[in-house]
Parts: sequence; structure tokens; C-alpha cells
Amino acid sequence: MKIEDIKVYVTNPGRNFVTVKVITDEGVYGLGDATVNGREMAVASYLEEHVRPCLIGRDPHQIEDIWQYLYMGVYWRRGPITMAAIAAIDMALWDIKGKVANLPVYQLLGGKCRTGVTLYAHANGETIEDTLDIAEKYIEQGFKAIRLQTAIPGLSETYGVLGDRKDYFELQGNRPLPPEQEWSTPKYFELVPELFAKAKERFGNRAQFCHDVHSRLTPIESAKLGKMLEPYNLLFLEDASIAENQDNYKLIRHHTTTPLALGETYNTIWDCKDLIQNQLIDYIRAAATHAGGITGMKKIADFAAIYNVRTAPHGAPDLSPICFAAHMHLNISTHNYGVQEFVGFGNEASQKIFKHEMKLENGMIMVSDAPGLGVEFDEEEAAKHEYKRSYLPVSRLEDGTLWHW
Ligand code: CS2
Ligand code: MG
Repeated sequence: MKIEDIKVYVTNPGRNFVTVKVITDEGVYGLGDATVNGREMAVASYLEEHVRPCLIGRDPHQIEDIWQYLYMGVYWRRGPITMAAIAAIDMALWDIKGKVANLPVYQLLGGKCRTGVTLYAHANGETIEDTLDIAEKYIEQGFKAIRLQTAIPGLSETYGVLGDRKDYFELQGNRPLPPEQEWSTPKYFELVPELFAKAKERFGNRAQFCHDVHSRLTPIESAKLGKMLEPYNLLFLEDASIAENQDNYKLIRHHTTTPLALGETYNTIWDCKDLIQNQLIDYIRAAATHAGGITGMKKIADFAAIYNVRTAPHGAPDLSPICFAAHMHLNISTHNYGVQEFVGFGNEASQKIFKHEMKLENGMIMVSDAPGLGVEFDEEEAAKHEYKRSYLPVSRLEDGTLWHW
């Protein structure tokens, strides 16, 4: 079997997705997700110009060798664009292998470790009451874990909280220039402990809660927040501080027993090596699309297992259903899997493009037994929704100082 062609599609059914199709000379093809939010055309061009010509004629079954060829074999290793391109090819090759074997990918990864994949849902509200009302709906549907985010009083807009104004799926879907948002740690600190105190009061132990700081705090502020939230037994506190300097997490860890999660922007095992090896985090949030596909994720998960770190893959709306399906096969077959972020299956237009049989039951995904990854991509539907340049917002303190993402 040989790789005959590689096609790259950029489509915007409300937000941009980059999809790769690896076609073989035997008619079997595989699909992969290469979406890097706000940098979609850079990955598409990397794939078309720098990856496609090197892979035509190769054996698609040699997944590890092709992975190393694109990673170890190039002078410019790592980085989000390279690793998303590798990821998409890798997912497509696993998809092909599964289709040829007539087995779902999780069977090729070792088979099921659990009956279903536990998810956490998002409750994003304008007020604490709104947030908890949304959380209640998820608890009634059977979700056991929910992320709580509330708009910060006194700031014009809070990242990720849009109330009724727009669907979360389309958040930043069509912003041709980066919008700007404010940040204030004192205002945030007034709100967050109250949010979790009220959640505990209202729901007791009916669900576990987590929270995403989007790296807006300094290490000592993160330590303080972790301490303030200890009475409420969070599932985890995500991206409290940026960890370019991984020592930041030594300080945070030293001060709090609130579990810490990090790594949705990480691209390789090297980005998280020190954090995992020093047991400074509890959950690694790497995603298949951004950390080298199924092959990259397996390397990270196996390394994390030795240090009691569990996986909690990123599941934001900017990862396509192909990445989500790849996560399902990994999550069901990885012993040190923790929890999967879930924001729904996308809007109607997206569901017409990406078709699958993943079933949501009681806050869990029942993984599809379709051969390969189990996702179909409708090229005609995709062609109806053209790429639109779009950016994530930029964050500034109230005095205009540029701040962390
Ligand atoms: C967030 C994301 O889901 C998450 O945990 O951090 O919403 C993130 O902001 C986006 O994926 C950015 O592309
Ligand atoms: Mg996050």
C-alpha cells in the first residue's frame, strides 16, 4: 500500500477547521485535524508545500517511522505549526490502519480500559447564579464534572463568557483582527472563591468542579488562588500561570494541594517533561492536534503514568471532531486517562461536515466501534463554508499593559 495523495481543506462552518485527507493507492483514506486557532493557513501551507511531496509513495502503515521522519528528520523540530501538521498526518495514518484492519483505533492501541469516557462540561455565565443554573442542567443530564466560569464584575468582557450573545462554538469564529479584553486580578479574586463556595453549597458532592484561569495570574497569585479554593475540592485548577519557566509551578505546588492542570498549548513531551517528572501537575491537557497526533499523545501519556499524572485532553471548539474522535480512542485505551473536556458536537453546519457515531450518555461518550477513527468528512458541505481570517482576543491590564494568554 502506498500514499497516493494528501489533500488539505480549510473550512469555516462558524469557525475555521483544517482537515487533512491521506489517500492511498488502494482507495482507503484517512482523516486528520490540523487546526491551529488563528494560524490555520500557516499549517495548511506547511502541509501542502513541505509535507505532502515527501510522503507521496510511502507506506502508510509505517506510522512511527513517518512520525520520526517528520519530527526527528527535519532541522526545524517542534513548534505548533510543525506539530499540528505531524498530528494530522499521524491521525490519518491511524485511521487508515484501523480501516484496513477493520478495527476501531482503540483496539489497535490496546483495547478498552473502561466502559465509557467521562467528560467535563462547560458552565459559562454572566453571573454566579446563571453559571450554577447552567451547571444544574448538566448535572441533571448526568455530567459528573463541570467547569465553572463567570463574567468578572467591573470588566467589560471576560474571556470565554458570552452569555446569550453568541454560541460558544462560534466564539472568536469570525474576528478579522484581534479584539482586546481587560484583566484585573483583584476583581477576579473577589469573584472566584464565592463562585465555588456557592457551587459547593448548592450541589454538595453531586458533581466535581474545575476552573480555567487562562494563565492570567502570576505564580504567587496562583498559589493564593489554589489555597483559597482548597475547601471546595476542585477536580483541578487549569492554566493558573504560564509555565514557560516551569519552575513557576514549584512555587504554586509548594503552597497548595488544589490539583493543577496544564498543557493545552504544549506540542511535545519536552514541553511538559519537567512538570511531569517533578510531579508539579496532576493533569496534562495536551491535545492530539497540537502534540503530534495519537503517536505524540501516547508518548506523553506513558511518560506521565510513571509520575501519577493523568491525561485531560483539551476539548475546546477549535479542535475538530476528528481530534475529538482521536481523543476518544486514546481515552478509552489509556490507563492513566483522567477526564475529557467537552463542549458539544459543534453547530449544525459543522455536524453536516463531520459525521460520526459517538454517543453521549450520562456525561460519558460511548466510543464508536466503526473501523478507524470513525469520522466521515463531507467535502461538498465543507466547500460551502469558506475560510475567514479570525483571531483570539488580546488581554491587557486596566492600565493598558499587555498581559498573558
Ligand atoms: C480553553 C480554550 O478549553 C479550554 O480549556 O483554554 O477555550 C482556549 O482558550 C481555546 O482553545 C483557544 O484556542
Ligand atoms: Mg484551557
